[in-house]
Amino acid sequence: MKLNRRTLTTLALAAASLASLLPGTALAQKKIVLGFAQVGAESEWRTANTESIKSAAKESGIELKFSDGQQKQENQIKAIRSYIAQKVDVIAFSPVVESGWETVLREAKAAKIPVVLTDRSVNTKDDSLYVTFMGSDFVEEGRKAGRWMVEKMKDQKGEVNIVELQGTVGSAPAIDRKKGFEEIIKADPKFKIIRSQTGDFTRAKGKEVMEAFLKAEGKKINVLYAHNDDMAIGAIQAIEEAGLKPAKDITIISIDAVKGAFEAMMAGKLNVSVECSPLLGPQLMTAVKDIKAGKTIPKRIVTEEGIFPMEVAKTEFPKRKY
Ligand code: GYE
Repeated sequence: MKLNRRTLTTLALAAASLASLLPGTALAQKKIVLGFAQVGAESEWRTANTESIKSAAKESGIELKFSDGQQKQENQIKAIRSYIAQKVDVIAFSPVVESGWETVLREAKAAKIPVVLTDRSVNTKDDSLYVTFMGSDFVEEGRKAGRWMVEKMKDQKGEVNIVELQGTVGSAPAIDRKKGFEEIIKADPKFKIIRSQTGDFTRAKGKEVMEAFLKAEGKKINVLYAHNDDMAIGAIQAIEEAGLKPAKDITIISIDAVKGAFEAMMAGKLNVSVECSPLLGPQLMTAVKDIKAGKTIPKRIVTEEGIFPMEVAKTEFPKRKY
């Protein structure tokens, strides 16, 4: 039979009406709609995370509704409420801070929309409010940073004066990275955190707060522990402007292992970066599909990650994907 345009149109119409008669068949399946409420665009890590989510959605044929919360909880709550109103199939989000989510999560539950937490978690006693949390173990990242420093400073006799640039106040990575690091260093009283303040995970704030640390403590500072690479990179500028040598006069430890950190390590300005992978997109899309298919998925999916000291930066750099 020769298929002209008319026959093809008739066939397509027939298939469409058959599909509507038989819901659940491949023909009838609509695209899954995912509403994602992102934290913001505060760091190189976040940009890579957003890119990973957007490209994975495209590849998986999932329709993505995306919003940028500009590091404000109220914006994220607004976005989640609009996803509920739009009746999306699944809501995913990375909570900027840990607390204050119960009301909106209950609204999603009442609307029967499953919620996936990515990257950062919430502190709620009711874990029926979300299906799964996928992301890194931030306490372990803090421990890795601490262990690396303890080893590096093992021959230093006197006090080791540490300044700490914390992430966003109240955020899971800031709370946990501090906790893991302190847990390791408290074994030896020579380690002292002499200043600790938030730099909000940004380069600009990291630089500004490091300037203040240098003004107050000057040459006393032996180590800088930054909760992410961007703040460390900002701080490196402040250290150089103060006439000191980063990674030599002050040992610098940070977290994420983004390309910018590798560049700083190759330039001899950053000592080590603990890996935290932002490439969560593909596993998020798999989870979304599994949830829609009614499969049970684990409550916690932990990202595997390593640690990169400056000595390996050059050989590792070409392999980095973010
Ligand atoms: O380390 C930092 C970002 O939540 C793990 O957020 C993430 C953190 C990451 O802004 O760079």
